[in-house]
Amino acid sequence: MDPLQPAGPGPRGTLLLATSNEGKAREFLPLLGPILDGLGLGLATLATLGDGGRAFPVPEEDGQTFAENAAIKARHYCGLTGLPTLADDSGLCLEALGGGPGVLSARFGGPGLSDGQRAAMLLDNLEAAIVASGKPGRLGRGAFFETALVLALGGSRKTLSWTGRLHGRMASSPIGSHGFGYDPIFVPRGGRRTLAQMAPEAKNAISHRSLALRAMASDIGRIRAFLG
Ligand code: ITT
Repeated sequence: MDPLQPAGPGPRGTLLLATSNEGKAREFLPLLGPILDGLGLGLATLATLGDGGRAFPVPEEDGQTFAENAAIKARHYCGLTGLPTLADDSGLCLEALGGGPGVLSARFGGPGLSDGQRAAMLLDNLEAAIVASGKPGRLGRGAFFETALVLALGGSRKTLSWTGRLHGRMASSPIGSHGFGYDPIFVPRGGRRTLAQMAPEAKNAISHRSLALRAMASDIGRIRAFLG
């Protein structure tokens, strides 16, 4: 199943994966597919509904945490479509930047930048923070990726949520061509290669997104009860 193509409803309906980020959508399917099969649900994405997603107004992601923003997105698109809706809010948190850019990861550096430009600007900010600290040995390159997943259901304020975190460190320059976003500048803990140097399956074996999806998969009984 291609996550960007319509799959049709399952015997128990359709779940909407509410992301307009193709990189995320492509990572979801290998782990989300079996969960949906277990629930008897088909998959729709923002790209398969409406006019490539352009028909939908975009919510204001003004939460303070990944979980708050994922809930804003899930409730927003669930309200618009009436479908059970899964949303992902995620980002990169750098120790040297006090946890930033965090929930601002997608907007870091301002509008209109490419992923590569954003990543380069983030590395510049990191180097400046290290120099400004005057303690390069103590102010490290530690960082983590976090994903919050939220499932919302029409007619209910209640949501279900799961999180995943991948710890590592910032690379000194962008390397690699796989993945998306900040993958070329992040090296998972215990490794030497950036996420962008890893094959998609290798990233999916350890990533923050896959950890959140695994937590979701282990919660299938609660999801069934939630969906009714
Ligand atoms: P949606 O809200 O439509 O899902 P988005 O790209 O705006 O798409 P977010 O608000 O969650 O999503 O922003 C997360 C940003 O953090 C994203 O644009 C990437 O730059 C970065 N990011 C998240 N997960 C990542 C990953 O696995 N690898 C690299 N960068 C990632």
